[in-house]
Amino acid sequence: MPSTVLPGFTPWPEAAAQRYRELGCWTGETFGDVLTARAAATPEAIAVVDDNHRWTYAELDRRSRSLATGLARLGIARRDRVLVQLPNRAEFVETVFALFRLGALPVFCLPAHRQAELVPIATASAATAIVTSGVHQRFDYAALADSIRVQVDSLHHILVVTDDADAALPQGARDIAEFRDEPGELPALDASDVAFLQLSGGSTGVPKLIPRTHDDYLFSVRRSAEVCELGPDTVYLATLPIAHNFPMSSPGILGALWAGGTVAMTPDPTPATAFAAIEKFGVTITGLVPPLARLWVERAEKGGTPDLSSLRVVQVGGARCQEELARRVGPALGVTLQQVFGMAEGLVCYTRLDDPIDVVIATQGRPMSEYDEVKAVDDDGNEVPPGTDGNLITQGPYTIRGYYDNAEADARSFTADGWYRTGDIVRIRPDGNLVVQGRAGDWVNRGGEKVSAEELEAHLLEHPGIRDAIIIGTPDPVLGQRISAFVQPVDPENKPTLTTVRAFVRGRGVAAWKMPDAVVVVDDFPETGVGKTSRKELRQLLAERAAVS
Ligand code: OOB
Repeated sequence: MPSTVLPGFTPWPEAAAQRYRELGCWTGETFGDVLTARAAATPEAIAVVDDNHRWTYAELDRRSRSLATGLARLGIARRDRVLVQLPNRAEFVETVFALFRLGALPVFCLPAHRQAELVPIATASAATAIVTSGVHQRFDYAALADSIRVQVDSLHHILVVTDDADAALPQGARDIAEFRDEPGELPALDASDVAFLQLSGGSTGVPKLIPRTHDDYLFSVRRSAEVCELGPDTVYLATLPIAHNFPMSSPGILGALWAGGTVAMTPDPTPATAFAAIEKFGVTITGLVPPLARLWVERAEKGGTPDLSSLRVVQVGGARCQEELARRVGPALGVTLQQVFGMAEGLVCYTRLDDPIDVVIATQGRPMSEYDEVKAVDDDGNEVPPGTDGNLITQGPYTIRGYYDNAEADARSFTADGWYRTGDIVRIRPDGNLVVQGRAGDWVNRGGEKVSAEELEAHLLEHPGIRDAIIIGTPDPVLGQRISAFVQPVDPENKPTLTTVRAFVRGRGVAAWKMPDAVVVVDDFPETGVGKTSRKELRQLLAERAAVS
């Protein structure tokens, strides 16, 4: 079995790895092994459904082997990185398991990503291929992939998942259907190997890619499935983009498959689409970000919805769920609410399904595993007294010890002894449940979508009419935070407007969710009174002002 470590990957120290094996957290199974086992146990059970597909476990197993064989013929090999930019559809699962079986690493991109995100991701991962869709929701993803290929030397292959076999594809792009070969021999893999790369939020430099191993991720999937009480009767609805860690594994599609249940998918999460899917597929559990939960609750409170009675659990996570909203979820949708506080780097906290209502309403839950270690510390790294606010740091059997090939980010984000600095300010209650108070870092959490202030400022500074720009998150009743851009114009007679700024940022090929919600033109930025004012201090000062005004 191959045992060398992927270059750029920081493994757990040997003593910790040994402990996690002895404790039974890491079992040595790979994702391919899990699918093989499920297909053997319940070949006829439905693994994946969407509007156009209904695949049993046997079929998903066969399809992933077949595609893996075809991709190997194309030259995709163990440890190659492959960007996957697909909407929620059955082929996502087929593709990802095919790559898992090859030992190739999917790099999970979001459908909303555009050139400004994909070029740095493809470059940093040295991806050799991209799997994408044709035209989806009126956007031509194959053309986007082609524009990335010409900018990234390593990127050779564009594979397109399309319903239209006659669709015109960019030159050099291939219909993925050409690679569904007769299943052949597949490589032996090591569960301690990296299985895929997840993305952390934006940054102006090298993107932060998160290496997750079969061992560590499967542990989090298994524990999540247990905590969320999944079983063969589970029907998990993926409405959030499945490339994201929350619908992927908390417990998400992988949790549902681990439990032998069914994954159902919708291309969009609106109540109109999702409620119909809940009735049609008999959905039992789903996960939402707070603004979506609000939309669903408001729609359900009006009455006259499709039959939602199969739904038992609605999870809300990704951003802070306000207590007022948390109270309404259960009654409106006839479900148990579960709050989920997690991060692609590892740690995931859940309220438990039998927790008292005050815990479910007022906290973001506690770590899923007793082997997770969490501490709230002050700025010097000393633990704060229980019940007071501190910076959350964590380590454990599924929290990474370093980003992929990014020593600079590692130096900032990990302590010398391997704790991950989450950047979140939390209060750890005496009962062990966490209350997330906000972020220490310079991030806007726009209803679960994370936007790096630094990244967006760098785009704005390229605007010919903007002299300087500061991005902050200002309170928003629906999104939690909205993106406010404070800008100094070059010419006070010719001020940038929200419309022109948005058009400019969009023109730079930036994902739509990062567009500013407000532009405030100012002559000067405030002074902190200590001479030179850092951007960090400015953001803080502006945020404090926004909070009181
Ligand atoms: C999830 O993962 P990411 O990597 O997109 O974002 C992580 C960050 C956390 O550090 C925190 O700042 C924020 O998102 N966050 C929450 C939250 N859940 C995540 N802030 C307040 N309340 C919550 N419930 O967002 C993610 C990954 C796995 C499961 C769930 C969410």
